[in-house]
Amino acid sequence: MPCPIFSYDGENDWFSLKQRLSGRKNPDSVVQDRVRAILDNVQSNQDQALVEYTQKFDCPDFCAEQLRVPQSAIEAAPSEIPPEDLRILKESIANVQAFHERQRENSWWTTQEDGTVLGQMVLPVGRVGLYVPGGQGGSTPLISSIIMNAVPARVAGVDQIIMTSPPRKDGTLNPYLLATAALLEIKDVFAVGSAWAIGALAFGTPSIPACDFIAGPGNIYVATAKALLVGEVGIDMVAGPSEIAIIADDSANPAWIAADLLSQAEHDPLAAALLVTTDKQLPNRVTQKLERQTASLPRGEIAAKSLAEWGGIIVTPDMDTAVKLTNRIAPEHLELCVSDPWPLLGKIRNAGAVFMGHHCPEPVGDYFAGPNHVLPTLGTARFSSALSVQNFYKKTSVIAASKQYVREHGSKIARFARLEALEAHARSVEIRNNDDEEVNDAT
Ligand code: HSO
Ligand code: ZN
Repeated sequence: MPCPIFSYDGENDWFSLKQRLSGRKNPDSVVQDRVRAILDNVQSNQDQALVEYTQKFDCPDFCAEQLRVPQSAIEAAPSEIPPEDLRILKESIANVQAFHERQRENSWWTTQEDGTVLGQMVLPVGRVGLYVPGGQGGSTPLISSIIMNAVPARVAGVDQIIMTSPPRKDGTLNPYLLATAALLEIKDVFAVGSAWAIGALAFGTPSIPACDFIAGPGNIYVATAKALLVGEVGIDMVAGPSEIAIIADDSANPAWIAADLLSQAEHDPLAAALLVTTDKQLPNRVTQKLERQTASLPRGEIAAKSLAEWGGIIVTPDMDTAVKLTNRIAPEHLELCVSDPWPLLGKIRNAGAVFMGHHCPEPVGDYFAGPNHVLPTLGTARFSSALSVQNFYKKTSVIAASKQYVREHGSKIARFARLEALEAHARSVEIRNNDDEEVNDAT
């Protein structure tokens, strides 16, 4: 059986399902201790620590001069990949750009009758560090994640993006990563990966400039490093393993559903792919398709592990129960593979992104349509959102109180301050309303 089948009828079944889903969290204190030691080492020994780790884990002959990828290599990269691929990357970037343009925010100002001005300045974060996983030996580089992180940063107005990715055995980066960096005008690219790269982005080293914000996915070491650096730098989110829930009715195509479950399961043995259906025939049909399709997948072993351990086909008595369950799960991706998805959409409360109808599989969003594929995982869609332009803004509020304003409201403010027993606060307002200049000067 590639994927366990459950039935769900409400409250009583939720507890065991929740237990199963939350097992994917990684509360590993051994990893935390290791990552803390790595970060300390990078902070103390800087480039030397980066070179030593890289020699040990990625590229045995690595030297400090290889940390920065030469400008010439970045500029040459677009011509090193097939023109057809380059066109696809450009089209994807244009779509993602168009979607994120709509998230732009402006500073605003309001002037009151007494001349007081209030406002909020929307400012881009200064320098963004972008981590890009290389995948096994650089063989499965997450090209799309450069686009999904760099485009919203650019739209927010971030002008310096520092990109890092683990080098391949020969010390270089995959040309697709460099070509994508070139298309996004990223000029500072470093061949360094894992937790030590995150440390370098946070603290800075002689080679790598310190960043104000770090974005991008990574393995448990990268995620742990980002989590440990919260407060020191801004981070996008601490992402868990990827997940999908598919709500399907009897109009769904079992082969398509199986393909969609596998597209998520192939990411990671810890990925979770769930089908929630009202159709009693669908579980067996999908199971058959899963078996057949998994056998021919290059990453079939990873997908099979994910499905067996964390996947599930869940049968509910009706659509309402299916939707309620899905809202509880709060999946990163939610596909509505039903004959008419629009009436269901209004009932969806918690999901990172919703894919509507039979013709909208998740990879449409992973790569191309425009919305961001960096989404809240592990149920965090209950309170958080997709990566967006907003993540790369910070807002500064401005108060320009007029003399008249302090005259009119000063006594209330002072009285408020005294409610908190903060006398100096009260006086700093009152001193401005004291007309006796001599007293004022002497105070
Ligand atoms: N499904 C992943 C994103 C991705 N898929 C990148 C392929 N490449 C998490 O949303
Ligand atoms: Zn994906």
